[in-house]
Amino acid sequence: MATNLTFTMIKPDAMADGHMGKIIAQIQAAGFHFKALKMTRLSKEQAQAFYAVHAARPFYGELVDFMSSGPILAAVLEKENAVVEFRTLIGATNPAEAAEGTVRKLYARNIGENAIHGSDSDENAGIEAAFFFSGLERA
Ligand code: FUP
Repeated sequence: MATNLTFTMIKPDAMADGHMGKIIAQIQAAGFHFKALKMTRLSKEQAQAFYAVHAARPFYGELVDFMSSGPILAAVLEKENAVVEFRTLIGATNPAEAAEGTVRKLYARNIGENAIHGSDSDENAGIEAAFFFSGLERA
């Protein structure tokens, strides 16, 4: 059954390119409510742990280097059917294939530096939210 929560990060490329405010506004305009919000920076070890599921993939090293290269904005978002709705809002992994008007189409540099993360399942949304936020911070 779908829950009403998802997890997102605005990635180092979009932060460095000055897109944070516009992306927050787009998320809010789409009807998502911010339950928790934190600007932070991942160490290499933390980026490795967050993306452990991709450890065997050829792009893992580059992904870890990129995700630990600068600040990110992490957030827990609430909306009905949040995981599916948010992945629609951000668009395909590769911005070249992302629909017009999606966050990745508008702001991503390329498939590796693709502006924003969105959880791909309710289970992972819970795991990822807990990676960044305590229970108190998500109340
Ligand atoms: P998504 O769920 O759309 O974020 O995409 P994935 O979980 O498949 O990939 C996670 C991250 O790995 C992407 F955001 C960027 C990186 N990646 C690449 O660098 N190259 C690829 O071919 C696929 C993913």
